[in-house]
Amino acid sequence: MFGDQKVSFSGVQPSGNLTIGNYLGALRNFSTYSEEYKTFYCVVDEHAITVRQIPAELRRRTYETLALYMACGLDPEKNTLYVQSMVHEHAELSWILNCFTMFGELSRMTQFKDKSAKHADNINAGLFTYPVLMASDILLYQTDVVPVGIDQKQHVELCRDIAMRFNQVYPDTFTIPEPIVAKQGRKIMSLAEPTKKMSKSDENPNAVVYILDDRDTIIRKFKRAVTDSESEIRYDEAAKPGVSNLLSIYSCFTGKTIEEAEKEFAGKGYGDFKAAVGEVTADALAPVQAEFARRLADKAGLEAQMKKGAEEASYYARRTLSKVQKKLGFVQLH
Ligand code: ATP
Ligand code: LTN
Repeated sequence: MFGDQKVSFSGVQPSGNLTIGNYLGALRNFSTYSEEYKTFYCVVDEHAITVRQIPAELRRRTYETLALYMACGLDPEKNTLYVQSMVHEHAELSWILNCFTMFGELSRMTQFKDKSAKHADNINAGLFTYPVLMASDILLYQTDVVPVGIDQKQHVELCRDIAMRFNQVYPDTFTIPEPIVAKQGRKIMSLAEPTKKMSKSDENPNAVVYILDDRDTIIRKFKRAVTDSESEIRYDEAAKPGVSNLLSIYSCFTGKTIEEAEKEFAGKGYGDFKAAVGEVTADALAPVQAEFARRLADKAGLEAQMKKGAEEASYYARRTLSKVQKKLGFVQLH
């Protein structure tokens, strides 16, 4: 809470082309809070460097991610949209919170275990302390709700533990945030291996539908999606992960329930079903893509937004950081 207004905060890394997983699990839910909450949505470039990035690509994707935020319906007049590295309080609070986070807690994080297995040649300390930077992002804004996909729930829970630990020593410092995980779309699976999360860093481009894929590519990818050797279109995550994932995607993009979708496709073949999922996905993404192209073409507009967003965010971030520094006993000069 800031004053009497509730706060929503979330972030997306500019570490690759964003997928329909990012869209359904996170981005499209951000605007739910725009009207009633104070909302901060951040392009978390400092998180992205925990794995090696090519500088020119990181820069380009930072612009693109901001343009996508706007294309997904986040009006910059109603939401604070900004880039993490432009607000230095994130990194500063992160150091402080490192001193309130246990080695054992960080060792248990699933994403650390996965990413260190994947990048065995670069298990750097940043990859390990990444959830502390994420906790700083959230706590700086006295956040009440954090809309994320299910894979990030564990990090938000750790953030709560860090905040409660800090508050126990220094009462009334941080608001304790709540992760908000959408019912549908919380975990969109790979089209090639439907027991694995769809991930923007997947090496197989056919496993992933990107938000910016053109219509033909989207339809082709869905046609190739792995299903099973039966022919029944029925939701059963354990026995039929591929079909269940496609039903979820269909339901997310049409607003129909899973049961309604199952009824609609009763007696139909997988071919028709996959084509229909491709069509509704392409239809839903078309306006996002058009608005994205318009926003991205206006580089000066995006830079003006980066500046305005960073100024807005800094005001709140400074307030929390000063409060924390004062409580810790750091000397304050006036
Ligand atoms: P990477 O592949 O680099 O690990 P990512 O695709 O997981 O990246 P992030 O930037 O880490 O993307 O995630 C941004 C947001 O999107 C987070 O809230 C995350 O939970 C959500 N998200 C990512 N992938 C999915 C998915 N497959 N289904 C639902 N939500 C997802
Ligand atoms: N760790 C998240 C991205 C992220 C984030 C945040 C999400 C960084 N800071 C704060 C919510 C709130 C990820 O990898 N998806």
